This record gives sequence, structure tokens and C-alpha cells, in this order.
Amino acid sequence: MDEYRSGLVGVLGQTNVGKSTFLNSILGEKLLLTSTKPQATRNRIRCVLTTDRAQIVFVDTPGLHHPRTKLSRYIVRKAYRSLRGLDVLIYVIEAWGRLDPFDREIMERLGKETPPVILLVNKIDIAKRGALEKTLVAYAETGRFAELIPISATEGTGLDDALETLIGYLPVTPPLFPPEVKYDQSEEFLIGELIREKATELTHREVPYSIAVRVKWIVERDDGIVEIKAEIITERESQKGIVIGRGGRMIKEIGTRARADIERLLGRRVYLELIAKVRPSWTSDEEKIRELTGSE
Ligand SMILES: Nc1nc2c(ncn2[C@@H]2O[C@H](COP(=O)(O)OP(=O)(O)OP(=O)(O)O)[C@@H](O)[C@H]2O)c(=O)[nH]1
Ligand SMILES: [Mg+2]
Repeated sequence: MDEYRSGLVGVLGQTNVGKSTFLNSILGEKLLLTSTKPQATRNRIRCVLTTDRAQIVFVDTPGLHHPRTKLSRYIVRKAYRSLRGLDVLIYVIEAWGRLDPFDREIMERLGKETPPVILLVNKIDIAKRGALEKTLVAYAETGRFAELIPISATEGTGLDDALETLIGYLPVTPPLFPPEVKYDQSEEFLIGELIREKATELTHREVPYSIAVRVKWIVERDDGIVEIKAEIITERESQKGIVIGRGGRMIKEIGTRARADIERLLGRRVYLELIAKVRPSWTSDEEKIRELTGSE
């Protein structure tokens, strides 16, 4: 039998390519916020996959993009900073059909001295005819990638292959964490992210980018139900109005959807109370950004 392998694996790429979706699929559990809208992940989040042959500590990172706001400058900085000490880098793209200029720029910024980089071409279920082959050729030509693997994170295609290949690049060492450890964030943080996911999904225009969630308390009642109170924070009264919705319909819907995911995460019945609040211009104030994105 092979020796046990473990290591730290960073997942990097442009925003909205499916990094967090890929990790949720690999982990077989919905831990990470995903969204149809870009700039979903705001923080570096570690999650752990333990099998009988390997333990992989994945680091999900915020998607890279050209930052236009203070908040997005902050999260891009966060992404680059989370690359220290990695054993392998996974770089996720879509089947663009060519070498994307921004990917080229990112590769240049990373420099040549990186750990081995595995390229995952995601969303092949919706790739245009011929685009996958062209993409593979264009990225292979850069000579930067140790492996190139087509996958579909939502369909599950290619995930076994990706995992198998990845394990081969990890150093032979005993596991870093006990097998029951699944993530390095508090339950409070993960619950907040699940609420933010629903609020992001249900609102439009600038509102999703202005939403932060703060979990005020989590208490276990005598009857076993977990009671959670959280605030959904936006920047303006008008945004708060959108989050609440007519007759409170929107915030109720956010709560219903979030509660289902939180119950799955905790394996318990949950009573969730949500309150909408305004913190004026929090996305342009570094200190408030730090506080409201749960950054250390
Ligand atoms: N069709 C299809 N959609 C996918 C696939 N993987 C992810 N998506 C969708 O792509 C969108 C973005 O996914 P995320 O996982 O949030 O992307 P991300 O790279 O983590 O984004 P940021 O956190 O903003 O950097 C979501 O709507 C996903 O459902 C896939 O394999 N096929
Ligand atoms: Mg993400």
C-alpha cells in the first residue's frame, strides 16, 4: 500500500469560475457559499478532506478580478496572501476557448517559483463545441501546468480523476489534523455565510455586494432546537428595504432557505431569527470590512 500523503492545497482562479462549488462537491458537503454573481467568496477558508490514503487541506480563496471598490481590493489582496506555504496549487478556469489575458496576467504575478499547479477546466457541461480542446491546447502551451484536467463541479464529472491526480503531488506525511476536523472556521462563520448566500442570491444590482451577515448568538434550547439570531447588514436604507421586502416577504424567504442549509450543516433543527440593519458605507471602510467579512 502507498504511504499516507497530506498537504495544503490552494484553490485559485478568477471570480465565478466555480472554485467553491468544486470544493463543496469534493467534500461532499455544502460548506462554502457559492453564487451566480461574482465576488462570492470574501475570505480565505480552509476545509479538510480525510480519506484512508490522504488528507488534503484545501484553501478556498476569493476570486481574482480587477478591483474597483475598496472591498474588492481587500478581497483580492486576501486571495494572494493565502498562497503562502502551499504544497500544490489548483488553478480553476472555464473553457474560454483561448488563453484568457487575465489568467496570463495572474500567472505572471504568481511568478515561476510556485508549487506545482494543476489546471482544472471547469463547467465542461456548458462548454461550447470545440472550446475545451482549444482551451487545453492554449493553457498547455504556457508550460505552467503540471496537469490539465477537465471537470464539471456541478455534474461531478472528472472529480475522481482530479482528486487522484492531486494526491499524487502531495508529500508523504501523516495527517495534519484529526479525521473529524472539517474546516478551520467557526460554526458561527459558516452559518453567517449560508445566510449571506441566500440573501445574495435573492437580491439584485448593487445589493448583493453590500450585504454582510453577523451572527449575534447561537443557543441550544432545552428541547434540542438551536436558536440563532443574525443581522443582515447593508449600507443604505434603500438596500435594507430590499432585504426586508414588501411586508417582510424577502427576509422571510432568505430565512426559510438559510434555515434548511443550516439544519443540514448542524444536523439539528433550527429556529432562525433575522434582522436587517444598516451600517453606512461599510464596504469603503477598511476597519468595518475587516469586522464584517470575518477576517483575522
Ligand atoms: N454549469 C455549471 N455551473 C457551474 C459549475 N461549477 C460552478 N458553477 C456555477 O458557477 C457559479 C459560480 O460558482 P462559485 O463556486 O460561487 O464560483 P467561485 O469561483 O467560488 O466564485 P468567487 O467566490 O466569486 O471567486 C455558480 O452559479 C455555480 O453554480 C459547473 O461545473 N457547471
Ligand atoms: Mg468562491
